[in-house]
Amino acid sequence: MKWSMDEVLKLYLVTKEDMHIDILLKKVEEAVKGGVTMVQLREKNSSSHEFYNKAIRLKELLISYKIPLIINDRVDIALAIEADGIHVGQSDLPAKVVKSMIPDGMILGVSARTIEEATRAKMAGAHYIGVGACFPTSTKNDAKLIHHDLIKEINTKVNIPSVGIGGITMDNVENLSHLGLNGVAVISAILNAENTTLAAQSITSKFES
Ligand code: TZP
Ligand code: MG
Repeated sequence: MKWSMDEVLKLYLVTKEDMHIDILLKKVEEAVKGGVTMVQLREKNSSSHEFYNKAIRLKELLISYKIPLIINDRVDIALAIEADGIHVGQSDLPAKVVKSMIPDGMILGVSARTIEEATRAKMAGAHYIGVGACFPTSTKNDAKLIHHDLIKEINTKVNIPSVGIGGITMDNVENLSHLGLNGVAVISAILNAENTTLAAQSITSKFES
């Protein structure tokens, strides 16, 4: 594997649905300058054509910064653009099936919120899990909170790299520093920030402190 999970999971930027591509590219570039280590393109309402075009543009940008691009949900798009990775949730294609469809070097991420789901993801050959929601969030309306003790238990019992996600901001990220997570995944605290670069910098420095 070309990527070190320890490195790329530190600050994982997930994109906000339906952003105009020009605005998205500008914000992603600012965020990368603030220390974002991996980017996920997450589109829930786009047509395949729009999703594909956005992915191509984002890939072009991220290649120049050597930052991996992960595609949310859509294995076909991840394969079509030769993305660095694919992320699936528990209601998407099973991780085991996705694993069989993708090339060896492609990162596989899976959302997990129980020890069983995390174990199954690991058995399927996932490279990391996303665990959340860590805090209340209005970005994903069906996001359920997960107790921080359970996050810690998952990280202790299941040996797989992990990121926390959901409602993470520069003001609460410190609460996640001692749960065994490799990093944090963020949407609004970076993409809605007045200063994108500064928001990314602050989140990393507070998580690591
Ligand atoms: N999965 C669980 S919570 C969430 C996702 C995609 C939304 C995270 O967005 P934000 O704005 O960082 O709370
Ligand atoms: Mg999904």
